[in-house]
Amino acid sequence: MNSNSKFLNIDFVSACSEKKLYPEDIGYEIAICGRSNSGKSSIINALANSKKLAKTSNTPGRTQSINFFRINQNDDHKLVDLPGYGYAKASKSMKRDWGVKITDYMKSRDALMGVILIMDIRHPFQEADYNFLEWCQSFNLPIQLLLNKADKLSRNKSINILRDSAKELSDFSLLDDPQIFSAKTFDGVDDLVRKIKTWMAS
Ligand SMILES: Nc1nc2c(ncn2[C@@H]2O[C@H](COP(=O)(O)OP(=O)(O)O)[C@@H](O)[C@H]2O)c(=O)[nH]1
Ligand SMILES: [Mg+2]
Repeated sequence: MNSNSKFLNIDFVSACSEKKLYPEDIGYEIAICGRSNSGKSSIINALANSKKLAKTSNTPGRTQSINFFRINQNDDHKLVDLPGYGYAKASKSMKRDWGVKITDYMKSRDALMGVILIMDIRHPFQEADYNFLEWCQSFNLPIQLLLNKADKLSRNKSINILRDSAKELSDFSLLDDPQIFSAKTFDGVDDLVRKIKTWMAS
C-alpha cells in the first residue's frame, strides 16, 4: 500500500442492492456504518481528498445500496459504504430492507475486518447507535468510532463530548478510543488514513 500519501487513493467499484452482486470476497474490507446523514459518504470523500467520489446528500436515508470502493488500486483492500440506519421517517418496509441488507453483508463477508462507526458529534449515542453497537459486537471486529461534524462545535465542547463518549464505550469491547472528526475541515483525516493502513496491513 502506498505509504507516502496523506490521503488514500480510492475508486468506486460497485453499488450493490443484492448480495449476489457483491465483488469477490477477497482481501480486507472495512465497513463504514452510522445513522443516515452522519457523514459516511463525506468521510470517504475526505479520505480521498475528493468532492464527488461518494454521493453525499442533504436528504437522510438516501444510500440504500452497499457501495464498494477500492483502496490504492488494489482489489484486496476495500472500503464499504453501508446504508445508514436510524432514519426517523423511514417506513417499516425500508427498515426491514435495511436490516436484511446490512445483515446479509455483515454475516457473509470473510474479508470484513473492521468497522468505522460514524456519529454526529452534536447528537451521539442515540438509541439506534446503541442497538447497532450491540449487534456489531457479536461479529468480534474492531470498531473505530468517529465523532463527525466537529467543525460545528467549539473545540472545548468537542473535547467534552469525546470524553463522555469514551465513557459510554467502556461498556463495549473491541473499541478503539473514539476520535473527533470533520469531513469538512479534514480534522482527523491523517489519523484515520493511518488507522486504515494499519488495519489493512495486519
Ligand atoms: N459541517 C459538516 N457537514 C458535514 C460533515 N460531514 C458531512 N456533512 C454534511 O452532512 C450531510 C450528510 O452527509 P453524507 O456524507 O451524505 O451522510 P451519510 O448519509 O452518512 O452518507 C451532507 O449535507 C454533508 O455535507 C462535516 O464534517 N461537517
Ligand atoms: Mg451516504
